[in-house]
Amino acid sequence: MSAPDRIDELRRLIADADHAYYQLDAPSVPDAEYDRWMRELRELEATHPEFVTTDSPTQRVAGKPSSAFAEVRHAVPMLSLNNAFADDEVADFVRRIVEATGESEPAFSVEPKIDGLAITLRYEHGVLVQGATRGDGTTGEDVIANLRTIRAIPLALRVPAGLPVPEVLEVRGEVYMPKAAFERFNERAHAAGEKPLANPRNGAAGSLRQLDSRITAKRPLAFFAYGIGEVQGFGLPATHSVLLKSLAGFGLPLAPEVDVASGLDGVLAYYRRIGVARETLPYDIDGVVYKLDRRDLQEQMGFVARAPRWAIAHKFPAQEEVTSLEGIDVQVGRTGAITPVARLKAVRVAGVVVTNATLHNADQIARLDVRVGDTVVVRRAGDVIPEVARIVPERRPLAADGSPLHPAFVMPTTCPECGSAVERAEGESVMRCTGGLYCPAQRKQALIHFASRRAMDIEGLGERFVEDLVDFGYVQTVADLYRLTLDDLLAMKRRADARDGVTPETVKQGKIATRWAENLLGGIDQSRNTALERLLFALGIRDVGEATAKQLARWFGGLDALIAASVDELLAVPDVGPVVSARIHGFFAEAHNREVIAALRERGVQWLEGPPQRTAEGPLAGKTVVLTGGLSAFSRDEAGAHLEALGAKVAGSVSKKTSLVVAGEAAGSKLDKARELGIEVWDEAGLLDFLRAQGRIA
Ligand code: 9MJ
Repeated sequence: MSAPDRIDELRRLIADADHAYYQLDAPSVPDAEYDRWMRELRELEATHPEFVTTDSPTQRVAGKPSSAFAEVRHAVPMLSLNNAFADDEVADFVRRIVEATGESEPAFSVEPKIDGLAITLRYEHGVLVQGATRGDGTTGEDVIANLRTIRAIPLALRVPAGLPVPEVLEVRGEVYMPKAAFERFNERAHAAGEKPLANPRNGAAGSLRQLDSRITAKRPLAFFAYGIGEVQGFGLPATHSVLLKSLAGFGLPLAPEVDVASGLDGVLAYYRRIGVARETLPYDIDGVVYKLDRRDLQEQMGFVARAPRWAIAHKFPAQEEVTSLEGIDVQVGRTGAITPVARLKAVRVAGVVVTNATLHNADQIARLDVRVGDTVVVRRAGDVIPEVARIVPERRPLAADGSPLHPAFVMPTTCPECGSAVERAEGESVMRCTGGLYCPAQRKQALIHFASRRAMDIEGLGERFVEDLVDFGYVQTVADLYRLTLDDLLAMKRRADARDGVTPETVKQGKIATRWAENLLGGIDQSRNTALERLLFALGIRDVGEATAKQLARWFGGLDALIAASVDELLAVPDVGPVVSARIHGFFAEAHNREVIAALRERGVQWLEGPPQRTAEGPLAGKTVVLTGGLSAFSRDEAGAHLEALGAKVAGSVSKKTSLVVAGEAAGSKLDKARELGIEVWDEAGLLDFLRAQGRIA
């Protein structure tokens, strides 16, 4: 093959691979193969520089940094959108359209509102020749060198066979940084001691503003198209939704959530659907956009100022809010982990009042450079614990000499609950109290965990009773729960009442109020009969969650076999790696823990044991499945039981070993991770189809 032919072929192969990867979300070749094509193309172009063209993939990263961006006047102004925050503002918008057009149920193109940076791409005769930011809508900055580095942006249109190449096609859309890429970028920045990005949007904006496109090339940016500017030599479709499909036909990426809805009910249903999915999307969105679908009607509606009257952005409540940090406390958890917690001036974030937010650990405090008195950005996403995302450095209170008014926070060197030394294990960012069960905070958390619904399920044993039981010395270990008497509980209550200065109910009512104590003893008694897996989970062995406890119970059948197991024998259990096997072995090696188990047995706690089950059969044998998010047809436990019955191992967290992830509504980081690792993902409908096909459900 001649050099120019091979050059053409390589360019086509690379463009096809980029298209499969970025537009179809279905990688078609291994990275190594792709890299070999790029290398060969670079070599051929180096020996035949006369064949180098601007749309060659080797030209995505140009050589030299520029000193400034040139101005670009947009041939067609880049619009902004009016915002709606409440349903009735959307209702007004739809009503105006109904009245102006006479359409009773107008159709809308409905789109996620990507939180990135608006740009325009100009293709002349199918080749990308210019790219600019929105700027003020009339004039933007020429950032073509940076845009070329984004592999989701085709350097040349893929014109479908039989269609003429448009003379001019300006495509408008959003450059964004995927959430996973943002996380990875920040992890690396942190490891390298560099400044992290505040959020994916700033990541996208900052990256496009680099004067050296070699830096931009290292930033993982992506692109979605959502509109057009100047067009020549291309017959535009009658509706915006079909127009978007033609853009996709030219190889431009569209957000997969783009859809068509009709009337007010239709767009509001879309808003709710995307609101639920928001957390699981691999990119940040800050709302949805409704655009009147028929372009002739758009023209009829026209514009006010710079915004069209035929489109509106319906915003989601902000996930970030600004407030002030009033103090930093430290909390001691069940495993002794010492967590700094920010006490905040109350602020509403995404519909919930937040007064505490986690600061995670000492590293995070250092990274954020956060001090008492700072103005902070609090972030609350979905059902995750609110966290302090960053500070607003300009608003730090200063002393007269310009130095910070408040000192930097230092983590305590002794446990605030028990005074034991605080340790930081090699390679871990978490600090832990070394007091173990001597530490009342750890003891309390261990009891709360032991009694919790998914562990021993002791009804009536709430956090407050646990506090008092430990503080007054009635309970040291979990086994002590099983020798509590009615007299103990009543005596404890009297002491607690005296401490709190409340009139004892016994005096108030002239009789002994024993109902609560009887209920608690009943709850404790009921928990005496349990399952081995529940007991194992309840013991609170570090890193032994429900899924691992279940595996251990199945594998060993009985507790004595598990206690006798060596580290190597433990390693054979599915889902158990070196760290967990060492933890389990270490737990049972400790005399104190074996004594607690003996005391539990002695005090009548029994658990079901059975023969060890070490093989799985069925269509899912050998597969590890993770369930995440909410299911509507049944609970996650039920779904897990069905999958296990078909031979699957159900695990709690996603790793390289995971074969399949079932993602329900509002699935979060596990789904992100599955996508990152390229693991097969089913939605609930997919699961139901499978279970139906297996005859497990009707
Ligand atoms: C975003 N940001 O995703 C528009 N946008 O349309 C979508 N922005 C837009 N449309 C006209 N999906 C102006 C801006």
